[in-house]
Amino acid sequence: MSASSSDATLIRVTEPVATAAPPSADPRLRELRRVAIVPALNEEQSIARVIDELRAFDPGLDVVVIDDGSVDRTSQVARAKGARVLRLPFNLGIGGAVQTGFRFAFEHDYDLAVRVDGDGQHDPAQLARVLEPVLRGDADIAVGSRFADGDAGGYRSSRSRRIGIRLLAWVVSRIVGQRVTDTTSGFQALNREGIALFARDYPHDYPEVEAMVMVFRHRLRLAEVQVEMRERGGGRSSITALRSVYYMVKVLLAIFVGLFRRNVVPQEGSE
Ligand SMILES: Nc1nc2c(ncn2[C@@H]2O[C@H](COP(=O)(O)OP(=O)(O)OP(=O)(O)O)[C@@H](O)[C@H]2O)c(=O)[nH]1
Ligand SMILES: [Mg+2]
Repeated sequence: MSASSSDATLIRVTEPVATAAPPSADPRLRELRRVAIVPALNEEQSIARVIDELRAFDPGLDVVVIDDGSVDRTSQVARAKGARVLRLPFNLGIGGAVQTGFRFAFEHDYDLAVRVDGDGQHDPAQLARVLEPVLRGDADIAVGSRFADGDAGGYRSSRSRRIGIRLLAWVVSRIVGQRVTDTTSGFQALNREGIALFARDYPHDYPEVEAMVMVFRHRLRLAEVQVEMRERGGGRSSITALRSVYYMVKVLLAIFVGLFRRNVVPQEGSE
């Protein structure tokens, strides 16, 4: 008798926890296999929080951290948090790391992927906003932009970087014939078409900017959504002031050279 009453107590206590619906998960997400791709290079200080926040946003989101030859404890910390860690044998650079994540997503049949930096700058709580155009079926790729609503977003950055960001946005907008404002944002959501494209081909040097042009060349639909981005949670930025001028010159060149490349993913009906 006493055993069964304590069983009942046990069931009463555990049941709500076991069956509780994740509060923030969009019902449209539940039918989809979804993964978060998190590139990380020496982000041991921020990676745990990023993973926690992704889970808080959506407990059904698989988290894949691509550790691109970190020399700190990024991998161990991410694994301890229950994330899947793909540890590359040596540093491939951000583009190679991100493409590894997309290949993983493609090969494991994910319907939906989000990309979030491992340094904590992208707030997973804002993923609902970034995901919306993709879940509505209006975009194959949605990009969280710091400047979609003008410069008022309050994102702090050096003057040279802001000028560079504007110039790139202007050039890319002209090329793609659609207004884009944040060509270097890695805060993104993609459907299966977007995952397939980036699994097949992803620019390596200046990935986000070139990828935007690539998306249009392959006739995928891109949408920008206003987001706020945070300061780095720790670690070091890969971009220094001197490098940003060099970056601008090279990235513009890369975009124009990219225009002469053939599309790697054949258009529907052309096969
Ligand atoms: N896997 C991999 N990740 C990288 C590499 N370089 C940077 N990252 C990660 O990619 C994300 C973006 O890199 P950041 O250095 O933060 O670049 P950023 O966000 O444009 O620059 P900041 O605004 O200064 O932080 C971070 O999560 C880094 O850990 C790399 O070579 N390989
Ligand atoms: Mg960053």
